[in-house]
Amino acid sequence: MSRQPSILITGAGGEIGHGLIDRLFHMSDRPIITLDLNPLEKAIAGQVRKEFVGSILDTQLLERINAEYEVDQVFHLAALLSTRSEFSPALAHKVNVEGTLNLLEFAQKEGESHGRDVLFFYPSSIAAYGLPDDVTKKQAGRVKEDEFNQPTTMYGANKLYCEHLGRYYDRHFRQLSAGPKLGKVDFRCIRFPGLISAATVPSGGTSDYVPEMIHAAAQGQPYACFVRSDARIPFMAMPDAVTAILMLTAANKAKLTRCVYNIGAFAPSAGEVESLVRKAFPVANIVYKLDEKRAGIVDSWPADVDDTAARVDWGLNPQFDLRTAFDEYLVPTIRKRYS
Ligand code: AKB
Repeated sequence: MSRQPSILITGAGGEIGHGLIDRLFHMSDRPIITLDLNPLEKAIAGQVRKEFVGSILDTQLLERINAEYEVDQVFHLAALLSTRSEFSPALAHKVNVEGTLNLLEFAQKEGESHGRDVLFFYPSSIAAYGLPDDVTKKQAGRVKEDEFNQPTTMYGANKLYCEHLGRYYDRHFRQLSAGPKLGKVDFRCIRFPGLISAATVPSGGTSDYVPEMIHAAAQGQPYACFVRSDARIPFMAMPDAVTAILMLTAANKAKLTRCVYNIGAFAPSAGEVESLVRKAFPVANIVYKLDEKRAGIVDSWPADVDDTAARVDWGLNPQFDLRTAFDEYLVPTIRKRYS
């Protein structure tokens, strides 16, 4: 137990969680509590005060965490990603929406208990967008947050709805009650592009073709890319994604003009990534084996996003562009990982 202000990270064992735990461990004075379906890898388990292995759907477990800890920062990363969600849409709704509602209720109750607002970070996605066809996608170019909000996947629909849920808890919670504002949730959200980590390989996503291609080449394994070579969506190197989370959650609330922000760094085609992979790993065995349906999901996502609001409101400034992401982060780090 601890009455010390603490951080709760759900889905802590996932791709974003790996990078976030390490950064928070070294920069925050708050102990980290984690909740994940699976035990954490040893490399990060030593950086957390308490590791709960369980589900975000287990409300009794959340009540136990509520009773034992004084959480005032929640990073709710647990989710079923887009491809996996298409095979189990009802389960995806349960985990992605009911699970998120559970965590928003947890944060509200924590805030009522210790009296302070609870910072709640929520990772949304470019999957919240739905571009109807290639011509519209090309004409739309860098999409703003309030454009084309018609997702074609269960995951995208879940993410878009949970953005609205978070805004409700932040701005309108129990608005008909008498007396002062009752809401205790300080909801902040980033719509992530595809993320590329040197430390982990994603699973269950549809933007996975880029990290999968790189990690396969580094291991000398063949890779069959399931999208066309001209498929294009925005991506970001994982260190920049974690930095963006830390910048948004540290920002002065008064400076934030919205709850949900686009962020972007580079928007390569699959073919442009392939060229950089072949340059780094000349013996790479990469072929294209189109999966029309998965490629259709990628085609519905924007070619790029307009992240002006993030740059103006809280200083988003990614360090890696496509070339430096490969030369300075991905290739040297991944080579070391598999050497
Ligand atoms: C996915 O592919 O589902 C995720 C995402 C883009 O949100 N990586």
